[in-house]
Amino acid sequence: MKLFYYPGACSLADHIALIEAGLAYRLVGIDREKRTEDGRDFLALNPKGYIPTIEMDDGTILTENQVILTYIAEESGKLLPEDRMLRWRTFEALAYMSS
Ligand SMILES: N[C@@H](CCC(=O)N[C@@H](CS)C(=O)NCC(=O)O)C(=O)O
Repeated sequence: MKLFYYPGACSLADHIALIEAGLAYRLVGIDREKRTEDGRDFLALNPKGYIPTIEMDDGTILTENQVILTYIAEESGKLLPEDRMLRWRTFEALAYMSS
């Protein structure tokens, strides 16, 4: 998967999660004109123009930090507690920190 990012921005959380999860990924930077470092129009990938954005190997795009972090956790089978209530507490903390 590709993680579209700006250095030091909120996409850093997803980068850390990818490392902790042990998933394969590639970082793709975005410039201020919304061009990706691999030469694409970022707004065609995510019309909202926000990072973080991920692109899966089949081209599927996913946006919104809380969703991407949850996706990384689910895909890896790591990072989320087994206990159902503790999972909800994790989402609660994520929502608190993100808003
Ligand atoms: N609703 C989005 C907001 C993400 C967001 O605000 N990203 C900022 C960087 S931290 C961004 O891409 N801003 C647009 C820009 O700087 O051009 C989310 O939660 O993922």
